[in-house]
Amino acid sequence: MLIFHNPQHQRHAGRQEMFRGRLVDCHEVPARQEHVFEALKRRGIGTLQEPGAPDMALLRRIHAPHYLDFLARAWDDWIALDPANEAVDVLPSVWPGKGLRYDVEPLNFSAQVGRYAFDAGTPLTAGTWAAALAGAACATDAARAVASGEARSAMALTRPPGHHAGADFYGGYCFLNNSALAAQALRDAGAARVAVLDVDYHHGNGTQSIFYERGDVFTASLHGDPRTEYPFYLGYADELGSGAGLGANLNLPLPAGTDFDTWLQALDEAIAAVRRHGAEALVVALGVDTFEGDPISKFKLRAEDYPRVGERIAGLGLPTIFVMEGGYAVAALGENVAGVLEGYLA
Ligand code: SP5
Ligand code: ZN
Repeated sequence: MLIFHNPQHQRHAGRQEMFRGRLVDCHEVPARQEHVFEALKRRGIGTLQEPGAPDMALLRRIHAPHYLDFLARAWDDWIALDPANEAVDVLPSVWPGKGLRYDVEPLNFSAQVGRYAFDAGTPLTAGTWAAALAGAACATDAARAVASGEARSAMALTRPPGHHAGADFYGGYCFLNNSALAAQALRDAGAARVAVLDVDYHHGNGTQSIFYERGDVFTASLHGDPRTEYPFYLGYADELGSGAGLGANLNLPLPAGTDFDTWLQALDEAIAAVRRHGAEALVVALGVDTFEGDPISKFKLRAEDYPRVGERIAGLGLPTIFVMEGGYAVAALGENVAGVLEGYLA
């Protein structure tokens, strides 16, 4: 397995996120990737390598060019407003919500931020663009290594994560949708049908929305029930896709407190649906915030369960790209991610 790790990830280091009216320390921290990197190295899992340059043409096929332009210039615009802004990160405080216009780009910077950000929990920092771009390159290179036959499986070990980011929006700690980029790269390399299987605790709303009207990319997500869990406003079972994509989206919401036995039944259901769709290659949006010790999530998976997750995924027998998504029990991340990969490779 080739592991493309993001050498720029530390440049994205949010300081605080908004939670219940207060700014609190970020959960999505650089130590996350470091712990996974060290665990893979220590256990000798895969071959660690750095990605090449990002493919801007591929990025523009998944994300709107005006959104990419905004991300590229946002920090400079923020500092231009006031050099003292160096000391704080960009968070939105106003949105084009109910009854307001989303189609016009305002000139006011804060108004622009609210047009692209859907929550106040996702700080944009000095190095966010650089880190996100290098992460996109990890996902792209992982997909292409597998598509070319260089490797049967690969991983994008990266942060910030991606599955909450849509064509023209960010949130949920995500800016560029790495899993979607990997899926598109697999399609472009010749796979007629591909699937994204999202096992992160949170619904992959960005990935779902990117592919919602397409039949060539099947999206399946098992996640905390959006009636009580983030991202709240998408991820229900009645979202089936539309147009050419009707039947190519599967949501399996599960209640807070779900244990491994119940979760595994949902995973098997999603895997059966991927098989029925006829996918020739698979992207796994690998969040391990399903762990019982996760500080922001409510499933009950234990460390010894993760190898069995990898085994089940391997049972599909597909060329597979793992893309790192969430997981915030920082000290346990290495063991849990390594467990999935060891189970997959066994
Ligand atoms: C990629 C990913 O896993 N994104 C998750 C984004 C979740 N953002 C909302 C976090 C709310 C934090 N709640 C803290 C509860 C502490 N008891
Ligand atoms: Zn998550």
